[in-house]
Amino acid sequence: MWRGLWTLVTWAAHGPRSPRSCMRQASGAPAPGSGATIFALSSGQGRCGIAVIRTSGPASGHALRSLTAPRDVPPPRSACLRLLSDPRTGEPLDRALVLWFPGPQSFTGEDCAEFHVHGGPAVVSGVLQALGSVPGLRPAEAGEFTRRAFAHGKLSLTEVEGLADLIHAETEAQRRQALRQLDGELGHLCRSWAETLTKALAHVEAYIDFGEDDNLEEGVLERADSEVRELEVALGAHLRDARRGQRLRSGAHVVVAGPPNAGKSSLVNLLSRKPVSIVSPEPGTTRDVLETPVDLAGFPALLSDTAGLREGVGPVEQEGVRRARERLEQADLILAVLDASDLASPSSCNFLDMVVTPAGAQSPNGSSQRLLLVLNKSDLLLPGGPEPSPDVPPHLLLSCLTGEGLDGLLEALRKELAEVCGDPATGPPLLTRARHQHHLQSCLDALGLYKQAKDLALAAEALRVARGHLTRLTGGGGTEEILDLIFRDFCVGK
Ligand SMILES: Nc1nc2c(ncn2[C@@H]2O[C@H](COP(=O)(O)OP(=O)(O)OP(=O)(O)O)[C@@H](O)[C@H]2O)c(=O)[nH]1
Ligand SMILES: [Mg+2]
Repeated sequence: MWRGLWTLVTWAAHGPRSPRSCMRQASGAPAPGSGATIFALSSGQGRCGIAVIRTSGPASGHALRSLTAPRDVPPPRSACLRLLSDPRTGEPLDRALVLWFPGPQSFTGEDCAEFHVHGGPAVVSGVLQALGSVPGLRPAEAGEFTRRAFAHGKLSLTEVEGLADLIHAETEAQRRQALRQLDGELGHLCRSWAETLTKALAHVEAYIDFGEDDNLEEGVLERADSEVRELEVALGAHLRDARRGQRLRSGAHVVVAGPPNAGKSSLVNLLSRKPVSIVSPEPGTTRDVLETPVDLAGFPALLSDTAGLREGVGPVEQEGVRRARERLEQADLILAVLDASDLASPSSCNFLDMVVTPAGAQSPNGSSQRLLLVLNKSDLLLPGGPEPSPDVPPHLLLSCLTGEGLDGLLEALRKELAEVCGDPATGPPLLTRARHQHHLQSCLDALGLYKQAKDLALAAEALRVARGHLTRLTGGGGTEEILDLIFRDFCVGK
């Protein structure tokens, strides 16, 4: 139905009009096509209490006057109740709140109007069609409001990305991170780095121009070198963290693994609060990798259930075991599950030796794989009985059956995921996109060329290239294709 409505609106905006359609056209209305004014439904689609329709562009004031009675524009940024009617027929459409945001003090920097109408489909379609009939107005394309805000310097590119992430945020941590980026934290950091480079460049250029001159203070080049060195350290630290920000955007890979029948699928179902996997007392129930996106203690995660790890079974289960091992290698965090009442069994011992112990050990490159060991079925242990096994590495006790120990597990997951994804509540601004990583890496590469440069002109050029990458990160000089890619994330009306 909405597709049909859109066609109607587009027709109303561009199609032929009857002589009556211009009846209420006030003088001074901008000619269609010259600096188009866009309009769209900005709230979610479907039946709702209130729907927000907005316009942006030079004809916004004219659109307001054409649809409302009384026909004056309300005071800036004040909500006023108005009767809305179709400018072509005078037919009443709704009684609604309208707002007027004259540019440049508006979201897009242009004149904007908002109509807060009752959210029934007939009201929304009536107002959209009425707006489409106002000369100079056309339906907005996806992300066009935000693109105009960017074009008028209201938002930097990193802020635009923050806004897109905020609209798509599904977990608390994603929302925090997106808000910080929308507030411009990453942009500020990049601008301060770019300023450092501008200073270093000024020093190098001063030396090129006045190197022989006695008036130039001592140590100018050394100062530029030390500024570049400090910047290299800062960029390096951020790049090492880059994977975290991307995990926060797209979800950390959390793999549930363990011997057969330990309760892995029961845990996946408990954490995702839905029956993702089949649970049965028969060992070897899960054979494929089953993935489900979940909100784990406020962090986004892709939770994978896997086949129980054991040898000497049929070819289908063997393939499941091979896939489980493959997943374990790619995991950002392993949730290792053992049956607390069955720790002495060969499959439990084997899993401890093959998966749990190696994950704790440091690999040659200094990194270790994150792992949380969960001893499930704690309800089967005798109350007040001995510790399940004092030799087992640090672990959490849980019963998927009773839910006991779940709060402790969620708290441990929150801490682990804050390390894996970065904690947007406390940490430095995160690099959430491959684009950010690319520009920082290119900046760092250019600083490497600065250090190797055989003459000062080449050194200065390397600094200019490095600074260019930081400027492009926040949006100066972005190519059209990159902008298209970023704005494609938005819906119509934003
Ligand atoms: N008593 C008790 N039984 C549990 C608990 N968690 C799971 N079970 C039972 O243990 C059996 C195996 O559970 P699953 O979740 O299918 O175990 P799994 O590790 O996925 O098993 P496979 O897919 O075969 O490797 C089922 O009968 C569950 O009901 C628990 O906390 N306490
Ligand atoms: Mg299973």
